[in-house]
Amino acid sequence: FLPSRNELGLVAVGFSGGQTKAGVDAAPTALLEAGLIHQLQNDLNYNVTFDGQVHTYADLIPASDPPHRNMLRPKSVSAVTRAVSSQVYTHAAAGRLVLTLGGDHSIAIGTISGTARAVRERLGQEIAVVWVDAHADINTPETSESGNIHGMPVSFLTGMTRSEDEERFGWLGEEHLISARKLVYIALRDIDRGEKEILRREGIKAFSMHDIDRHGIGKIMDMALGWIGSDTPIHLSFDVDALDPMWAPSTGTPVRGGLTLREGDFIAECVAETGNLIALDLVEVNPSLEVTGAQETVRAGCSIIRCALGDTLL
Ligand code: 6HN
Ligand code: MN
Ligand code: MN
Ligand code: MN
Repeated sequence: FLPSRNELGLVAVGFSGGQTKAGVDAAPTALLEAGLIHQLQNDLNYNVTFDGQVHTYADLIPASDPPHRNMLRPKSVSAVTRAVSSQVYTHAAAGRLVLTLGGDHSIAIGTISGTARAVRERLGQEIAVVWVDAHADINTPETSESGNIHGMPVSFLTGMTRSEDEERFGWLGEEHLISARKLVYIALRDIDRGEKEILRREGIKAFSMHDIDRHGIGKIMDMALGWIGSDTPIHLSFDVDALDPMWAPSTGTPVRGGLTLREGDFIAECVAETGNLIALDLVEVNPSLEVTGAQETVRAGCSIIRCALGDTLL
């Protein structure tokens, strides 16, 4: 069932409702205008299936969406991620490798639930997730200090946060969920107090910038991919803020002391090398922040995508 070598499904998600800064919804257009599709088709030889739209899901956004359980815009994020989940599922079920351009990181509730469901149906297998980010994005609505849902997707995806309310993530079923034991974090350096407790309690595999400094990125990738094992489909969710702001300044929650551009590309290359990549998210590029660095950030995003899709492998 692993996607056929050169079939790629592309989903462009122009959504910013998982956080409060405008502009992250413009990232797909910026990435596409940088020539991404040409690179995928001509340089990497992918056959790209794309509906040609940057989706804004305007018809799904309710007029009234008050905070609920401390979450900001829960109905909007729920409705959009539900739609994204079915878009990604459709590509994955058709045997395409799925590339999703965000958007803020809340959209991973949609992307990962979509691939988890497709792989479970086709292979009866659980997917692994490699989450590359300065942040763990594993707050529950109750532990979150911001109320921003882009800081919570992993708690929904692992079933730690559940809801009965169909319109507020109640649509997530067992088929959409992932196991906390098949989740690996890389590049963490800004974890909230409540998140630390969750990571410890659940025994989640996490490699911080400290670990990368100590062991070097090569050893870290050996350990991260060794933890997952060689026969498990991998969903790579890459938040551009994993990179140091020197390379990716245009993002909503930058944290200094991050990955170099080469370390980011190397992580993506190592995942590509496994041959088990089934889906890739590139999120949190916000071209309207630190505008002098916006093109640099977009170029970094394109580079990560090319590396994950095998461009730099010989
Ligand atoms: N991201 N931990 C902070 C929060 O608001 O929960 C930051 C989350 C950042 C999320 O960068 O995808
Ligand atoms: Mn994130
Ligand atoms: Mn982040
Ligand atoms: Mn923080």
